[in-house]
Amino acid sequence: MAELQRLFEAIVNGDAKAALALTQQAVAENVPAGEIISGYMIPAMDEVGQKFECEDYFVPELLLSGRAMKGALEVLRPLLAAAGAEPTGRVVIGTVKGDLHDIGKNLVASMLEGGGFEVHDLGADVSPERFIEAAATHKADIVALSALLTVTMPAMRTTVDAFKTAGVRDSVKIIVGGAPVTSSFAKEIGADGFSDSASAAVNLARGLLKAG
Ligand code: B1M
Repeated sequence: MAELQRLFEAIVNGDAKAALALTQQAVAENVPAGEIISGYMIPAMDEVGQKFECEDYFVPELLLSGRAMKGALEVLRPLLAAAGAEPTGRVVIGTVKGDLHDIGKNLVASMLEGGGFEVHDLGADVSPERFIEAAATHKADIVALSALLTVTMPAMRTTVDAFKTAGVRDSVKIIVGGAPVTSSFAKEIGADGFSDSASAAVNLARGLLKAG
């Protein structure tokens, strides 16, 4: 039986080697990827966040846990992407300017791939200009913006506004998400949709494409 509680602990302790091995073991034992992610990995990162808030952990610990989570997620990525059907649309995704958090964004990208979307991931700290350029190059239907910091949420508004200024706002749907982002914030900045999780992002993207 996979020792998933140990996976939780390995991520909290920033032990990348153990996190990788325990994830591989869980996959070999056919534990569903979704259960590993939402039952153990995300709660582990929440625990890390709480330790950071209590000043029990500092940035180096966040980095180590982040690396452990990313390495373990790489094992699950092909499983998430394999679930897909026919390509349903093209998505350009990235974390907004000034924000280096990319774990949640990577998860959203993998789930969208798994949901049959062609995904172009621009990485983290992405300027509005790069989003606009990539949306044109890849003929994107949807642009997905991620932000994890309250101080980088305004960069979402700047990005939406930049699409308007460039005269291309109507050619794409813009969706936003990330821990501090809310549905009312999404409405306020003129985004087309908001989701609070990777799986909800897939349904949101599908719904927007259907609505046309
Ligand atoms: Co940072 N950090 N961090 N950090 N970090 C948080 C976000 C924080 C909440 C920790 C805390 O205080 N409790 C806090 C932000 C407070 C705030 O502004 N509200 C914080 C801070 C303060 C900072 C620094 C400022 C610390 C410092 O330097 N003093 C600094 C900022 C650097 C920068 O970005 N410029 C910083 C740095 C870092 C690291 C680089 C060390 C590392 C990131 C490593 C990496 O991503 N490669 C890191 C980490 C690991 C975290 C925590 C612990 C974990 C984040 C994570 O990966 N969560 C985090 C605390 C926490 O979140 N509990 C914290 C797991 C991930 C799966 O969830 O990203 O929420 P999440 O994604 C979810 C949903 O939000 C949603 O789907 C995902 C899956 O369900 N979603 C979307 C995300 N994007 C979406 C886009 C969509 C839809 C849904 O598009 C439509």
